[in-house]
Amino acid sequence: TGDNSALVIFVLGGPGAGKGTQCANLVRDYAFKHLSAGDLLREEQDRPGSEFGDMIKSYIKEGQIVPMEVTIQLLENAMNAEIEKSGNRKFLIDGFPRKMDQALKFEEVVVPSMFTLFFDCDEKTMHERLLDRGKSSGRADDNEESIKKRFRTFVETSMPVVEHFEKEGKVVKVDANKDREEVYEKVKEQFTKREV
Ligand code: UP5
Ligand code: MG
Repeated sequence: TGDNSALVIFVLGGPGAGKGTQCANLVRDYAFKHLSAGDLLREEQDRPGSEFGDMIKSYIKEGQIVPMEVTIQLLENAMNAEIEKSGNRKFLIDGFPRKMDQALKFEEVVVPSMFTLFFDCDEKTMHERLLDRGKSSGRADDNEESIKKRFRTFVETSMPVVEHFEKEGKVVKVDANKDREEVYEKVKEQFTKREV
């Protein structure tokens, strides 16, 4: 990209916190392109001829973070495609960065984020949501064993990223335990306050 005029908001939160759900609301009401790193990785995994397919599959099942080169490349490609297609340069980057190296690299080579929207959610709530979604999602990681691993990775590897941005005063925290509408009301309040 190398394009500093892009506006990026990172959307973070534990597995099942509601990142995807709230991003869909934001896309409806604001002119953002929603890019979920997890969705991009799953697409790449299923793309015929991908050299990364098997690797991505095993990382996701184990709740591990795919090496950042792959994810950053997928995000950059998707951002460039959107800019070329529509000229839109406003992005919600969902589920990324979830490891410090990714955070530093992305902000260095792509663009610094405006802020991070962080969905703060109790593990018990997230656990229930994921098991419930697992009944129909078809996601290889919506099962008891993978969920446990995803939670551990979130606490050990991804929370430090949130804390890093918090030190920079760039985190907007929203309580994600409430119902969908209530959570979204809080999100909108924050966006208004920050003049997004
Ligand atoms: N739901 C949502 N909000 C609700 C509410 N307020 N009340 C009641 N129910 C609510 O929501 C989850 C479920 O809860 C849904 O059924 C929803 O209807 C309901 P969703 O919006 O999907 O939550 P989200 O936070 O998006 O959960 P998701 O499972 O997508 O989060 P993860 O962060 O675990 O998944 P992601 O796709 O981002 O990553 C998957 C894997 O990819 C990672 O574990 C990792 O292995 C890999 N990955 C990388 O390696 N690198 C990356 O940079 C990104 C991902
Ligand atoms: Mg998601």
